[in-house]
Amino acid sequence: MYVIGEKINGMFKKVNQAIKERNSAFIKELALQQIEAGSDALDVNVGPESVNPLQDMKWLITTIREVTNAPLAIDTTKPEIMEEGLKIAGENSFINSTHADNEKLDIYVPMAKKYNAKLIALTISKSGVPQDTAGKMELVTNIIQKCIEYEYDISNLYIDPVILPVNVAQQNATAVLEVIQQIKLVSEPPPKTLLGLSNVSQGTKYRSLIDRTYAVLALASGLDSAILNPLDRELMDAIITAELCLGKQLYCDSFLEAYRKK
Ligand code: THG
Repeated sequence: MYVIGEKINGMFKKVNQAIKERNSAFIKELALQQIEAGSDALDVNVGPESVNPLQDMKWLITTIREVTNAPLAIDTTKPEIMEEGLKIAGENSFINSTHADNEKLDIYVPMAKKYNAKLIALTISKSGVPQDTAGKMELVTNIIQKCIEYEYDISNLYIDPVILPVNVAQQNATAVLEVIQQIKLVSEPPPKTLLGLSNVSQGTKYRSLIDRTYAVLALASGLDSAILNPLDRELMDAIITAELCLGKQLYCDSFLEAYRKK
């Protein structure tokens, strides 16, 4: 699975503080720790409390780029911040994210093409988050149609069927698994799938247990990628072990050690 580390997010108090104080050592360390733990890419989000989100985003990306060239998922709802971020982060970045409405897709699909970026598209529209499989698939179809219209390579499209906390939206969690399975049948090549995994356990008592159990279910359903906490060792071990059992990693007795040394 393609792992995007979630930790550089102003939603976390310590990160929010580091952004305010321009504590670059803290951010660099957090970037390197996540890569070391097995992240392929890093999510970058200034958080809800940022007073100057454009400056904060530029500072975060510049700071991270001093220690790693790993792809970045630029996590903002503002198109101007997205574009400035893409300019600094370079090619192979992820646009995180667009909604499924035409007004948003008409901004972000051409932007993804222009900057050679991957595009994460949420199954959210102006009417909200459809909780059932059919409602989510309807939005998936619209997203794909827009990509075809702009001749954007569907294999660079990541559909996020929006996982919500399982304690408030239990049926959504099963619908998301169904969407992950069905997406592979909608086009050739099919889009990839992605989840913000930690959402599933927000506000619950056994976060790590719920995260790793859901990760395994989603992998078995065909999930390609997730934004998650790579510093949760049990989660990362569950993912590797699930991949092994699904035939996506080669077995050896010391598979955990071998994977960690990669
Ligand atoms: N899809 C996409 N992008 C996303 C999400 C998604 N980006 C943001 C988010 N969801 C994924 N990242 C996180 C990061 C942190 C948490 C959850 C998801 C989290 N934070 C603690 C909490 O809310 O309890 C913060 C508190 C703290 O520890 O300080 O759980 O779904 N495309």
